[in-house]
Amino acid sequence: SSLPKIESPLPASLSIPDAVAVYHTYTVHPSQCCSAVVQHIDSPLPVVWSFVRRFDDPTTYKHFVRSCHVISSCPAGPNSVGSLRRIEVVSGLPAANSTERLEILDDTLHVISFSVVGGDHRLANYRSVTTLQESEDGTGTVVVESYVVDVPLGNTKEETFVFVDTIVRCNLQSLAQISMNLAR
Ligand code: A9S
Repeated sequence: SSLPKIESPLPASLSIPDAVAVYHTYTVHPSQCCSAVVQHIDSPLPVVWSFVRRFDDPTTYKHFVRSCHVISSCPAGPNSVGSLRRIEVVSGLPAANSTERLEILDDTLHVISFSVVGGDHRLANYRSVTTLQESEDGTGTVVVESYVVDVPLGNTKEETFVFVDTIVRCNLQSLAQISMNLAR
């Protein structure tokens, strides 16, 4: 059918409070795809959050981002909702730059979300939500990053999942790496 669907891409095995799960719920059009990546990090939540919340500096753990400049900052500062950043991408990807808007930054629930609003790349209407929770045993952090994006013209849904999941998984693995280095 051509109607949008409401999707929650979280794995069934993941136990996550409803208050957080609602953020990972999307209206997904037939020409879009939606997925989620989960990463366990052996480091306290405040350490992981200190990197994730930095909308103004994603280069600490996103190694596909060569540089980042906040191009429009809200009166409340660069890490407040509505701010825009422009990232330049490393070579080797089918992309040159991206313009992104901070949509959610909740320092209590540990939720951050941005949307792609422009740029020279193939991921139109990309939007992601990243949430952090303390792991059940209380020693680490569970990071969940979900996204929705238009399937690029000439690509299949499968190809889009593989491309985006790979980037997100790389980002979360390097987030785990720097968080553990700092906690040690
Ligand atoms: O930055 C993120 O959190 C996640 C993704 C999937 C970013 C993708 C990207 O910035 C590139 C890495 C440049 C790849 C965009 C918007 C388009 C790409 O093609």
